[in-house]
Amino acid sequence: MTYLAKPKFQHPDLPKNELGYTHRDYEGSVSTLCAGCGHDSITASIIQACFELSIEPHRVAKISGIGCSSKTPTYFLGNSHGFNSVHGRMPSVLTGANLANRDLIYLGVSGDGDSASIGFGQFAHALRRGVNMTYIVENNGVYGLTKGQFSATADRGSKSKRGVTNTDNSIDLAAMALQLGASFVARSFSGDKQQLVPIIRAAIAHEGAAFIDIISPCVAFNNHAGSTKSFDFVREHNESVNRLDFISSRMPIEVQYEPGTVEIVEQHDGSRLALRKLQADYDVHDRTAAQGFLQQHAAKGQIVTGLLYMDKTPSDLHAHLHTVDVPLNVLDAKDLCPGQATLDKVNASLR
Ligand SMILES: Cc1ncc(C[n+]2csc(CCOP(=O)(O)OP(=O)(O)O)c2C)c(N)n1
Ligand code: SF4
Ligand SMILES: [Mg+2]
Repeated sequence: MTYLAKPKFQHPDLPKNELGYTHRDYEGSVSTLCAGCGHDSITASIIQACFELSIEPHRVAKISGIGCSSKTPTYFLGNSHGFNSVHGRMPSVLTGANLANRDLIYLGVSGDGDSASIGFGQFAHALRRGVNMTYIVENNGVYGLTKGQFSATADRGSKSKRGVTNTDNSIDLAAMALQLGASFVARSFSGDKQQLVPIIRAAIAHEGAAFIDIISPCVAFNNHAGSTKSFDFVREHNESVNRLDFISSRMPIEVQYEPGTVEIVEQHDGSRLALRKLQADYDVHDRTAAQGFLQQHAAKGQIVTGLLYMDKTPSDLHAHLHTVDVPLNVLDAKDLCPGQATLDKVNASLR
């Protein structure tokens, strides 16, 4: 694989974040995706979210599978840890890395083919275990990299570029994530940066399994009339349930909200989400109601976007396993060996 590095020159007046980093410090290599691909817009939103959060790039581990979507970590956070794994195996690689070093921020990047077909089991188990991560699926309804076959998220009745009708039922990954117990579930659209950036920021700040299904049109193979993942279709059928403002722990709430129009949700790290309801009957803390809402709207051909569910008191895999606060990869043999007396006791209990 060849990488095209961006020139190092930076305009001296580029805005800086709290760490003194500019936007450029969160970018990666030049993208080799098709011009106009939705995935590149998601890359831009991830860069923006990490810049705004003032994340130290070396504290991030970006892990992906195989596909155009899984190539994108090369195009952002060039100074972070990265692992481009095997098709559908991002979740298990990420789980292992997270268990070894809980101090990093984990970004899992995948595609609908990568997560809803070959990696469907891996997707399910990482979410049900509550791995502390931001799991992003760049969902275009096709296998873009291998020339546009229907993926398992393609809607029944939608048409391929050559006019073939998809006769299989589709998998709704956000609905699955709700069922599997993810403690943060959102859906957004690559073309709606205003909605997407605060969602990514909130997901990164969330201490648990955060899943974001991002509809991301493939301009080469799935952006025609008859596709339900095209730019036009998503814009026409987008039912947004809420809008988020992300407020970091250091910032006062500056925006004036009409009383009763906004719910302020505290996150574990002290940051807050200002949640503006766009649908009066939508409760972001009710998992079962969210599942019903998604199904009813999907049956009408609508795509529900926004923060779909958030557990106010999430917990993660480390809490479930009672692991120590110190990352396991820095413990030495002295800390890891329980001692002869304990080992004898364990052995005796197994006889
Ligand atoms: C084990 C294995 N099986 C099949 C492939 C071929 N393959 C590469 S990418 C891909 C699908 C990618 O689709 P998706 O995850 O939706 O990514 P997109 O390109 O659409 O972003 C497939 C089937 C592979 N690389 N490895
Ligand atoms: S084939 Fe589709 S998904 Fe892949 S880079 Fe091109 S537009 Fe994007
Ligand atoms: Mg795809």
